[in-house]
Amino acid sequence: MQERLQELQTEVLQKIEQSENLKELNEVRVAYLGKKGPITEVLRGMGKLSAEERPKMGALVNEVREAISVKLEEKQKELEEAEVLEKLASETIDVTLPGRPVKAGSHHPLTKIIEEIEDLFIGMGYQVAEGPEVEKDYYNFEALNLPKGHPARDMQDSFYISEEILLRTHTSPVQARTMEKHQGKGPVKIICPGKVYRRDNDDATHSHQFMQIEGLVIDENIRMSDLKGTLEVFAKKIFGEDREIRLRPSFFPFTEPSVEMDISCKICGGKGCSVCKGTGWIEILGAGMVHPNVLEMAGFDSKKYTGFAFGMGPERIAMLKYGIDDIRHFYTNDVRFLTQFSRHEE
Ligand code: FA5
Repeated sequence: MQERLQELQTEVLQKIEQSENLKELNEVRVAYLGKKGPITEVLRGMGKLSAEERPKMGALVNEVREAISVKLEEKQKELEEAEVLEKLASETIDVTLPGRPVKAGSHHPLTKIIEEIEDLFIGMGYQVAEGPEVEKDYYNFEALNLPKGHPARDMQDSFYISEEILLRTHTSPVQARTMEKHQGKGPVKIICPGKVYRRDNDDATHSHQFMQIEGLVIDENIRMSDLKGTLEVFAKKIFGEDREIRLRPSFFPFTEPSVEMDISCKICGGKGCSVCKGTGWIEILGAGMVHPNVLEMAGFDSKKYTGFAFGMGPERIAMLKYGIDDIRHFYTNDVRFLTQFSRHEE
């Protein structure tokens, strides 16, 4: 029995030493120290021994078990450390690998043109004002010399929410609101960019929802020549010195006299195409001298104060500047179109 025990000890210690990983080591533990293992079997056989031999044998069995446990523990530590080292080695980060490129978004062409126009007017001393898109009929029409039932309301087909509330058809109500806030005291010098809505059929140059930028200047001695000079500076800065502009007499109920400004078509060079509807010109803004009724309604003394106002469509301006042939490109968000205006080109 003693021999068998010593044989077993040598065998187990060897197996422990040969274990290559924690799983194998555990298998050795279960196989030799478990209930069905050979050491337990030896213990069971002790009943057959004499009373003298039994304690000696018991001590020997304990010695063998102790030696095996110590070896098992040592080996377990060794294997655990090896596993940690292996894991660390396999998880090493190669900091020299090139990074994956991050896809950068681009500025929407409309945002670009609006910011460019804003910067230009801010440079000329204007402030940027904003107003609600869901507007009162009063500010959208009445305060602008367009009382209920006025035939000129038909110029702007509107989306009404109730009798008194509509989606604003132009940015001019921001003029009316700003003038009211000034309580009859000039000067006023603002531009108002924002979304507007009309029941227009969508085509190459019309959209039912589009942007406008309104401009308003009120002070003493503001004249038509100030308006003309301002629009000329604007056109040359945005489109370049070589583009032609023309002012045509027009009608807006809130300005008198009124004009419309056209710019030569970049797509066809003035020969006529589908974008300019064969005329060689594209209308980009309406303007005029603020009607005395509008000044008075907002609390300004029209004998002391005069002013000019203009309202332009930035989509049409971006179309002309970048040679875009359909206004719908701005709203369909095709990335092939949008990425052409990416930051790298700025
Ligand atoms: C107006 O909306 C006036 N409030 C502008 C104004 C302001 C005149 C201050 C005088 C003083 P009009 O309806 O023409 O005017 O529109 C102004 C500009 O908006 C047009 O020149 C055009 O560039 C743009 N626009 C008009 N309708 C559409 C549309 N359906 N889609 C895209 N752009 C449009």
